[in-house]
Amino acid sequence: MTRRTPMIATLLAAAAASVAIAVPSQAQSPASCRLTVTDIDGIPNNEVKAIELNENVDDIFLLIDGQRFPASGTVSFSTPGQGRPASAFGNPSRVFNAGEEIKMKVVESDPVFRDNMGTNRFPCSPMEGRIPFNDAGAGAYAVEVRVEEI
Ligand SMILES: [Ca+2]
Ligand SMILES: [Ca+2]
Repeated sequence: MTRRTPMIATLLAAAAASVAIAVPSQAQSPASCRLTVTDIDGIPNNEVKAIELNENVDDIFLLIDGQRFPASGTVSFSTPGQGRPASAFGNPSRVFNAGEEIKMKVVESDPVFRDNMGTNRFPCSPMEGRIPFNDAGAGAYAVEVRVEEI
């Protein structure tokens, strides 16, 4: 018994030392991340919300690093304050490399041209929130966004 106790203590000390070495090396390697349009505020089905319309009826799609959501077509908004679920946009989700900048736009589609409701850029690091897109003179939207490390 008097011999085993020092042995266990030595093993525990060795285990603790190896953990202490492993943690800083993991922290130094930057992680990839995933951006998802998903419920942040606990209120379902309002993940894309019209704050102010661009026209009488807005036909909206999202661009995440140039990729369109929904992949085809648009989602219509006809009342200020109206919310639509992420699923209406094809549950937007994309993976980015560590250090990559994430660029996201809300676009109102017209027959002849597009109106950009706003552009936001995020670092590839954890955050979440209801992000405003209101660069345009007319029209403002908010999108619930989460960025998580993967
Ligand atoms: Ca929500
Ligand atoms: Ca328009």
